[in-house]
Amino acid sequence: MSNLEELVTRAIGAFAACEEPARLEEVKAAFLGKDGELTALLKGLGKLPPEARKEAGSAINAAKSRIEAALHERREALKKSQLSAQLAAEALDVSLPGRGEAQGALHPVVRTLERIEALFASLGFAVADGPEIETDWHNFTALNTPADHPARSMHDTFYLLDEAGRVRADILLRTHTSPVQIRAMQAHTQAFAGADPMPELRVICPGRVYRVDSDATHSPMFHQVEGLWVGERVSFADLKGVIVDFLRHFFESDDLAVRFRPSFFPFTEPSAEIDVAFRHGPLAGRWLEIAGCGMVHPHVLAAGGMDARRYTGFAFGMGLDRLTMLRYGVCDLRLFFEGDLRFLAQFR
Ligand code: 2U9
Repeated sequence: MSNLEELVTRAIGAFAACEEPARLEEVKAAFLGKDGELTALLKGLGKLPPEARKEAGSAINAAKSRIEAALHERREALKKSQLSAQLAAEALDVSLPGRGEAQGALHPVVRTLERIEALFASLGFAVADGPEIETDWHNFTALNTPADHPARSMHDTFYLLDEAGRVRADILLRTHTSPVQIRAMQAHTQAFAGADPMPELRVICPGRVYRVDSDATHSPMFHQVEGLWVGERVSFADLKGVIVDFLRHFFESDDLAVRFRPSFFPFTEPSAEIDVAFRHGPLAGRWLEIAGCGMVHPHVLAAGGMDARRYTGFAFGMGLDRLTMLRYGVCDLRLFFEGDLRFLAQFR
């Protein structure tokens, strides 16, 4: 075998022995690199007599082409086997069943809220909201609640602490959404300062409220919706009309009995509790207390910037969670706040 033939055979064998691409490149350098064997032969051409140079040159170049072809072939083979090794290592079982898309749904309390908002929207009520951390003035003082009222005590209301850990008497977690109506009245009277008469104000205020209380029917955080309608000559008759109409639509029942039972709230005068009695179903025939209401106290109208000699209004408040419990027959309020999907998935 000629020297060249032997060199080509050796190169092909050396390439075939390489199992790693990096190693193959090293071996390549030994033949085709700057100091490689084949390169040395090419460099030696200059020393040959001119008549031998041409033949030797073309033989060396032919050998070079064969070595380069072998190198290319080995590179491709290594690439291929590397890819199949990777595919085998990362094998996917395409026959496995998929995980599926879990379907979300609105929380039952949100469904109740959206229903209530839609019913009051049809009567011209806008929706207003406000901060959950409130001032003592907006939560109590503006609502005609005296300094010694039990609701103001730390047993009933969550107060905030200052940086030194002392209780601040002036900021708290709102105990009802009534401060939102105070803010709505203030914004309304400011916006229509020159108007005569001022346009009517009709708002409902849904949201989270906080009280120091916790058992099967009380949660330290719960949801309320309050409503307010202020204008000239707004009367208790309007209040009754709106409430009865709302309740019959909400409970989808025309023969629902509604009763207004005299009561007391600092922010309304006169005040009433609202009871309903269903004629059918598991709760039929029992009076259930579901909301409170009354004519807005003149002090409260004044705190909202309204002329209490000219304008009158009614307000009402109800517990959203309690209404949701009644509508869906849920017996423990805490179920709404535990996030247990076995419970929540039933409302999809
Ligand atoms: C303003 C003026 C008056 C809101 C009212 C009630 C009666 C009431 C309770 C129902 C169940 C709270 O969630 S509950 O425990 N609410 O009985 N709320 S009148 O009166 C207002 C509010 C704002 C400016």
